[in-house]
Amino acid sequence: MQIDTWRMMADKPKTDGEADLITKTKPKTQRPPMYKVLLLNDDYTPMEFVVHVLERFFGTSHSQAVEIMLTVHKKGVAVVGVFSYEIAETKVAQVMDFARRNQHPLQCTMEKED
Ligand code: TYC
Repeated sequence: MQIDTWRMMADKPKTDGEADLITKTKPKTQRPPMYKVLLLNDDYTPMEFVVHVLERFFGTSHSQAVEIMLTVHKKGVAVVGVFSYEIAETKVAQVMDFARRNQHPLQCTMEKED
């Protein structure tokens, strides 16, 4: 049945014997999809460089940056933040450009949140 038919039925006063089944439809507020920005480990990028990247592009404190960097170093990857598509894309581009300009193989990617 078309949604307009449901709307008309919901608005129409009930007649005798008509079951009071569906009267309300939940208004679905659409949130934009969010994207995780991930930092990947490698064997060559200096730890201090990664800490600097986290402070500069993700606004973390020094101690938070050290913590995240060590998580990536030990586990291979960590989520450094969750952003809208455009912001995530910009962060990834900034990190990749800065790493390349400094000749480090650091990798930063994004992934849609479930
Ligand atoms: N594994 C690197 C080293 O031992 C440090 C490092 C941490 C590199 C995090 C990348 O995303 C990274 N120098």
